[in-house]
Amino acid sequence: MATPGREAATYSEVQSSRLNVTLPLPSVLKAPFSVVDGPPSSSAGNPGEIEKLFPNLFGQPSVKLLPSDSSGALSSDQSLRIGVVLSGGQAPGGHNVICGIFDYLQERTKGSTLYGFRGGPAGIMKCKYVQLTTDFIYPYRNQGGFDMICSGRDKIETPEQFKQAEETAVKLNLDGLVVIGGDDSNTNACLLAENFRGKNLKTRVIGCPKTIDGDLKCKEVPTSFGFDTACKIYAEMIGNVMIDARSTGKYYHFVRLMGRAASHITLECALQTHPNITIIGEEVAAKKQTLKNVTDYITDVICKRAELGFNYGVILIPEGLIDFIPEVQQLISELNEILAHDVVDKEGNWKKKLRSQSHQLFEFLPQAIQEQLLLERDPHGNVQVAKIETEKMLIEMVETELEHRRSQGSYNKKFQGQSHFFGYEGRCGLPSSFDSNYCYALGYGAGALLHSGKTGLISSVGNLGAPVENWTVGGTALTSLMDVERRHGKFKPVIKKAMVELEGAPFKKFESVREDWAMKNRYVNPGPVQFVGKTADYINHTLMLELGAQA
Ligand code: FBP
Repeated sequence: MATPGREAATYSEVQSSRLNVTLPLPSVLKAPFSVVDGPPSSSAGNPGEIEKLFPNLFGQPSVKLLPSDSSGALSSDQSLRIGVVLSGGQAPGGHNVICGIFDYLQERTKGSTLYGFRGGPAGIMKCKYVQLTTDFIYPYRNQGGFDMICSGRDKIETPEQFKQAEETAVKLNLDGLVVIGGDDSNTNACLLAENFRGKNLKTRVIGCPKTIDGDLKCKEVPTSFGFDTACKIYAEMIGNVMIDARSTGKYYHFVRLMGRAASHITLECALQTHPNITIIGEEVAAKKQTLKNVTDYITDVICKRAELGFNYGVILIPEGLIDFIPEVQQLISELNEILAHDVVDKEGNWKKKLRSQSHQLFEFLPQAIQEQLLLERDPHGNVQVAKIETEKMLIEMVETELEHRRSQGSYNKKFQGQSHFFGYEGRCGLPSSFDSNYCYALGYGAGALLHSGKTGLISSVGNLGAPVENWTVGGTALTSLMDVERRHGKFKPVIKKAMVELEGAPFKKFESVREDWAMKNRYVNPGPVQFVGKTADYINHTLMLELGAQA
């Protein structure tokens, strides 16, 4: 069913005020530019296998846009037919990427057409699209959500699906396609680019880095869009529960934060708000901690705080935590096998297939968590961690441990846990100034890359710590971000997720202050995202610390 379009007439004052904001562009995009090739590229790992998987694209250079006199600039006479698709989870700023592409085409390639594929990659396969016009996109400028064309998690992977994509490209006579997505979607974008080139189709494919999770990044792509806004929204909410904790003096707020795998969101929110406890999945994995270790750590802090007279606090937990705990990882991989091949009967006969340690762990988990672990996997085969209530599980486990300590006389206070999950609330908020500008530049840059005939690149905007004027614009060879994983006996290309680096500047900063935050209440309430004034220009700590460390 098509989503009815938006009516700007019903917008709040803040929404309306964002509609007509003229976004700044990097100076290189405001004047004639040329697209300059860098040196030949390789891959993030296993170059031999990547070359076999991408014979037409492997080794191609990344490119930079550089100012040029008008003689070297791209011709504005060429009209283009471009498609765009939003893929995967929502992230604030997606609409601005589309606006950036649209404005590029309007300003630099007169007479061009932009098609929006509806509902994600399935829209490409089924050729479901809408022609994007000035009036159509206007109400979505600087607004959150993906509802302009909506998104989906389908993958284009089988030969039939590639065929369908080809048919759409031919039917619409597409010169180019922009895939706005995360690691899986950009891998898919590269496969499409390779396939189109292999079939001698004229359709080029450019990716754009999207995901609130912040785990699609590398040197040339310093961050994925949406991370900045989502973290700011969560940080406001965390700041509020901190004040609640301090005011009531009786609750421990266990806050689970979105981020399927990496703990970037949790770490960033901690840096913005200074909670008493923050669990970082990557650290848990590196130290090979068990669920019991994590529970004991939380319980120890609660007991020490009780001695100081604090029977309240705030604890941040990454959504992907359980996936980082080796014993749970093992259980999940055994469950994946069972779910793929067996019927999960009520009698529990399937449990006999679990190894004894996994069986014990499964039985030890609260029933709600057992059920959540058995839920259907997403189309990429991942456990749907957003549906696993780790915060509730930890509250139960901490309660049990405190009960044990009470029985031994080492703890005598009441403990009341309050559970929260901050996830979907952050994915469709009004994009921060940073995300608005960044997305617009990514889209405008993607338009430029297609105009210059490039394919198999991801739009890359850099120097993000500087004013927008000085941002750099280019395209990074998608194959240069790839490695292979062996799945079902075959090599599959993957863009490896960028996890929290325990030697990286953001984690080091957190590590240096976490003990202080645990015992002293250094809470910070950042308040709502601002669009005017000095704080509107603040960029998240993660990006600033990473850029600072690189400088
Ligand atoms: P993307 O990686 O596709 O951007 O999605 C990220 C995310 O928001 C995760 O943080 C979360 O685990 C997941 O999507 C939720 O998925 P769904 O929207 O299918 O419930």
